[in-house]
Amino acid sequence: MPEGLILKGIGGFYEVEGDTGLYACKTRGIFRKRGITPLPGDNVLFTITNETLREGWIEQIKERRNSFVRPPVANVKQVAVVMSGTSPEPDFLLVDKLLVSALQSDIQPIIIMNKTDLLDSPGLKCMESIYAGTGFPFIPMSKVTMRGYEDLHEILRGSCTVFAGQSGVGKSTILNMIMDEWVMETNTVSEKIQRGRHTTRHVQLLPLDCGGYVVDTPGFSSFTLEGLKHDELAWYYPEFEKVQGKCRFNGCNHIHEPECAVKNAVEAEEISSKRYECYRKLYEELKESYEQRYR
Ligand SMILES: Nc1nc2c(ncn2[C@@H]2O[C@H](COP(=O)(O)OP(=O)(O)OP(=O)(O)O)[C@@H](O)[C@H]2O)c(=O)[nH]1
Ligand SMILES: [Mg+2]
Ligand SMILES: [Zn+2]
Repeated sequence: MPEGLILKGIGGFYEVEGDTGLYACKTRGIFRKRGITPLPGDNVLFTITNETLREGWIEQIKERRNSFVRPPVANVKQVAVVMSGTSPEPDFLLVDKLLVSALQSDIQPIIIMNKTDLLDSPGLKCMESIYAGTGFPFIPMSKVTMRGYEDLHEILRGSCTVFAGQSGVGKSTILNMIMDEWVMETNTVSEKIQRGRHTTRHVQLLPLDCGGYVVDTPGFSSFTLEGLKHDELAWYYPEFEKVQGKCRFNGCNHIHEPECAVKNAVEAEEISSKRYECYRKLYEELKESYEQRYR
């Protein structure tokens, strides 16, 4: 049976990319009965019912490595968290939520600092220093100077990468620049109309000339972390690992506890105070929702 990859689903059909091209496939009723919804990014086995019309049936969905909720995509390998130093002002908390949620699903985060043409070099250094301790790739980019595009191309090769981030940071712009033939709406819709609506209608895997796929996500302003308890949050701050086991209390949450190695490291500027500030805010948010859970 041929194997394929679901690129997108529209109106009951799934576009499946097999070795010999694209097929429009339906799904067997059995999936619905079992409550399984195929997702873009799913690896499937399918049968071809009509080679001329390029139609078929999805017979089986292979095991998922992970699945993403917003946007709904399976088997994501990387998340490119796009931010801009200015215009819009960075939403550091949202960035941290995206980073934490990627790590929760075992997805490699990449940070794209876009619109560097609007940022002076101390400004960029400052941004870079915030995330230096995470070890995540950090790519300064600009559509004006074309900075960073080669680095990005390299990092996207062979992976499925979801682009996420605040509205207006330039996700669709970047994707349009790197796509070989693809033209997304950003270039055709006037800025005014664009602002009030999503520029990405269907969730779809866009194939890259270098191998690999990218998925655009409409920007969002609010985002809630799911399935995480406040006292687990510290696991998802890689820079805290350096001082692991050095707090006075076992199970220190690095909030109010005395002789906290994380707080000391923040004071000594070994851990970014911006990141720590976001950690505290997120911790409080998660704690609150934990305490509210039975109300
Ligand atoms: N100066 C500058 N402007 C940019 C750059 N990249 C994108 N922009 C502009 O930023 C605006 C928003 O870009 P989009 O690509 O639509 O942003 P988006 O992240 O896709 O936004 P949503 O789809 O709403 O989430 C557009 O006016 C772009 O022209 C850049 O590198 N420098
Ligand atoms: Mg967009
Ligand atoms: Zn501590």
